[in-house]
Amino acid sequence: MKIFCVLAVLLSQALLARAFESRDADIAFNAYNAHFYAIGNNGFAYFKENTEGGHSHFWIRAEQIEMIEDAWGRTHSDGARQRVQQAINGFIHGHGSDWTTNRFNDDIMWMTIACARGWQITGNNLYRTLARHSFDAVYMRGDDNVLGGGLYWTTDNRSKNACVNGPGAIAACLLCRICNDDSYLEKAKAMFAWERSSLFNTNTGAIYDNMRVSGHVGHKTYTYNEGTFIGAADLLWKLTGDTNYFNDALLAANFTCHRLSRDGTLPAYGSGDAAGFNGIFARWMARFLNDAHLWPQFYRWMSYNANAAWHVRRADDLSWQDWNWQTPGGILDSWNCSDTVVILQVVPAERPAQ
Ligand code: 7K2
Repeated sequence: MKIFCVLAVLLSQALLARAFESRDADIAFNAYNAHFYAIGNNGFAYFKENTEGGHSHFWIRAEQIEMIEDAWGRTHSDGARQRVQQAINGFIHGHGSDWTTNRFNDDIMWMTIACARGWQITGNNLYRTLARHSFDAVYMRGDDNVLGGGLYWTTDNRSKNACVNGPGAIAACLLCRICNDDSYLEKAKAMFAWERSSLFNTNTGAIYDNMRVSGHVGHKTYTYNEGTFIGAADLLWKLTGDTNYFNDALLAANFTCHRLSRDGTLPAYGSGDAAGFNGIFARWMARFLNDAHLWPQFYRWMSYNANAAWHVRRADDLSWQDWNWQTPGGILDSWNCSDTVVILQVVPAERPAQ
């Protein structure tokens, strides 16, 4: 543990010479869009699946919209706001406005979050309506008292997973705010309480992946589950003032920093669905650090990861998610390149004073 920290500090000092600057966050976002963002004459945008073409699929597309929303969060630029609109409109163009044919409850929750944030950015009421309706539909079909509460991962109703309950609680907190409706706060509390009592290790801060209806727990830990738990706890803390939520978020943050990271670097997740997990973590972690004024405690580690992410970029300014190794040449998946863009948007280039 001590050795890890010493190594992380030495490495971070080695990288400090090329610490990222805020213009690098623009460069990364622009390069990503140049390679992957596609917009038709109709104004509907989508993301290519990889550098060759294709379309990214449902939940990854939702998370790529959140990446644009992160860029807006940093810049408040008209360009990012316009892209949020184009990308959500493109999603609706592709998937319609009733997503319940998708049996993955988590997929719909990710897009619910993207729409709720999209409303905050654009004021387009359609996005708020979609967020509300899709949340309601998933909550209706996915929540019951089996295992004491919580949402099922899919309509098969076989397990209740962190990847739907964390995002579900975040979505409900956002809906409580943007619809001014406290019934969503109660739902958020319930999903969070289930996740905390079923999947959270209150000694270490680990979030386990899922619990099957048999009660068997899948003990894998992933950064995105830590991230959405932190995000939900942060939002609940802000909405209720209950500092237990703050303590939970801090424990999960420390677990991710000290146990889940390898020599300080967030774990690499290869290709496929997991490739964007670290971007999701960085997004909600950064929001917590902003709200809790905890940047002084975590800035060295978070900026170390942002520097590492930017350091391994290629000549075309694309960077993959394995931040210990140079991004390879050849075909790259868009999802695999999103973590670097996100972490550069959400970690400030200058260490915040508090
Ligand atoms: O098993 C779930 C989850 O609990 C676990 O953390 C991850 C690990 O895998 C799935 S979540 C990924 C799914 C997202 N929704 C769409 C599906 O196609 C995809 O499997 O990676």
